[in-house]
Amino acid sequence: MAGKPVLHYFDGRGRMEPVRWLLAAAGVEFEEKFLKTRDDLSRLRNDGSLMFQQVPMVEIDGMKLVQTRAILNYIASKYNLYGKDVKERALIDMYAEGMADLDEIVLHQPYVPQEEKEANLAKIKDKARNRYFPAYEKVLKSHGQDYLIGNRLSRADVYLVELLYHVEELDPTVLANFPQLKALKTRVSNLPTVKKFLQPGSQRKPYEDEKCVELVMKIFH
Ligand SMILES: N[C@@H](CCC(=O)N[C@@H](CS)C(=O)NCC(=O)O)C(=O)O
Repeated sequence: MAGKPVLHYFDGRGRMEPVRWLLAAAGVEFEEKFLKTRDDLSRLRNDGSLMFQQVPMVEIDGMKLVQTRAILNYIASKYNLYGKDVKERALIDMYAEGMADLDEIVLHQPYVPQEEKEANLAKIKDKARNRYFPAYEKVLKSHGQDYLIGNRLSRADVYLVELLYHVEELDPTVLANFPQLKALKTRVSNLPTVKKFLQPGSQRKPYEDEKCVELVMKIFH
């Protein structure tokens, strides 16, 4: 039997958190090797483990995968979270790319300089409330089924629910006018695998605090 996937990243959300969520939702156990210093990153770079000298990197099925979306696509394909045909897959990709665009501003919030935090937060609120969340609400409302792609969980649902939690931490009332998104969040959160991941003590990471930001600066800058 193949060993558990090994995730190489720092001990924080960043770009690895969607990978943790997806593996957890698929019920896959994984190990984590945390980068703690610049030397840890240099070691991975020097031994040729990082194709573009960057993390996230995931060791899985004899491969050292980098590029977050490629990692997510592989996990989704392997664990049947990528639709049943090419059309469903195209929709999943389209939905997930929108999520990745929103996530790009969300995941940077702890790292933007103090004087830019307010503006970045305003941008997150605006994009979540007026662009991305209404679009996913409309999809769910249009077919009235349980998940973005009909009645089958996909990587898009898992990513969206992760984002709903993350944006709610920054903007607690953001879901007030999105009943479909609230229902999706409840539904996905109640899946046994996700429920377990949402419990304290799981490998889910908290919102990055100052200590984590300092660590990231030390490793990457
Ligand atoms: N497109 C890449 C971007 C990866 C990325 O920017 N990784 C950062 C850490 S979150 C990094 O390794 N930075 C160091 C560098 O770019 O040299 C992905 O999605 O995986």
